[in-house]
Amino acid sequence: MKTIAEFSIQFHQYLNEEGQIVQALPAFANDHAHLIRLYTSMQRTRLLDAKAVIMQRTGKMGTYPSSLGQEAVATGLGDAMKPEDVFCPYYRDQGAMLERGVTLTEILSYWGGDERGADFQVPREDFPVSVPIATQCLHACGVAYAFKYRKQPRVAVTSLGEGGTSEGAFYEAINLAGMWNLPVVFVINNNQWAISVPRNIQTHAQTIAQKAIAGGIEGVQVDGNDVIAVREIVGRAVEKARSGNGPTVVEAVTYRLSDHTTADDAKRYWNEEVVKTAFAKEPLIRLRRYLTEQGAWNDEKEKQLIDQLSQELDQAIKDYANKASQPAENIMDFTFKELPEALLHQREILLGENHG
Ligand SMILES: Cc1ncc(C[n+]2csc(CCOP(=O)(O)OP(=O)(O)O)c2C)c(N)n1
Repeated sequence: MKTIAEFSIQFHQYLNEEGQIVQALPAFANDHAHLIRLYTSMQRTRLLDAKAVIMQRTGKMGTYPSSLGQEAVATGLGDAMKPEDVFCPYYRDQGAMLERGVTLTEILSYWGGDERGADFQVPREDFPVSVPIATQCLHACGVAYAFKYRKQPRVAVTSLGEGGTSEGAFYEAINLAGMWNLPVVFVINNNQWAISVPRNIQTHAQTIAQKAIAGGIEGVQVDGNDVIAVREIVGRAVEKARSGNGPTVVEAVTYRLSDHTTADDAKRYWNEEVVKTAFAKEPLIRLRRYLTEQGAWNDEKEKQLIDQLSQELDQAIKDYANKASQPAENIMDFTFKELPEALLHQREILLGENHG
């Protein structure tokens, strides 16, 4: 007997939960202004999430998926992409979408039930949010295939939860990506939960990253609460893909510190002690600690930032509230080129009711 193949999964962390550097920082992270931008983006996402949940509770918003505790994943991946790349997001990616240029008002509109919020002005070629889990992985492969076919140095990035990696669409996507050496990066937000299903009964795999091996592609794990690690490792994967060296699966290990969505009550199934421990490891505290120790941050700057972001958010909420409502028939008009008979009839009833 002989060993014919061996695989290993690397774990990357730069900033530990105490805000201490555990290995030499990548070049971008020596620039405090860049780190402050990342911190600002994570705070913006956190404030948006908190406000959106309150709005849902008071009837001003539809079902909303908070990304509390996972801000470093979306912010880091959004920052690692170039404007000309294409992002195929899932429903917990508001931080990455904001980084890409989608506005707060557009995000609020989408979750408020207005499809026009998915037709964001910037970036025009990014995909709308995918609610069916893992389907976006195949869309990203299609986009990446188009880039390869047109010989464009562009990269498709998609993201999904660890639960989504149990879906067939994920395995089909990594198989295609490997087989065709596509310029695509899969970022897994491993927040330990798929609604009420914990990671340990979701899969027997030791890591999620190792699922990449089955597709013949690289899999790597990062501390998903360390925005420096996410930015650096997703950035490396994106540039590797851009230079023709193929796809990567990046597993970002984090923790979901909120309900799955506003339609869930996590207190029914999670363990308070575990959540308390996870709170101490969340991504904003450690970056703030690091920046403070570096003399680049203080309470006054924190207060100014929160004030500025709150004003920005209040304005976005006003714009969202004042937006003229969309025509009722919008719910019928964008799925079929020609409506089937039965739906045509329903559309008439809808219009009749609406105008009557
Ligand atoms: C194809 C499909 N099946 C089932 C669902 C219902 N559903 C919504 S979220 C979810 C769990 C997803 O968990 P995970 O992929 O870990 O992502 P997270 O929500 O934790 O970020 C399920 C099963 C869905 N949206 N799409």
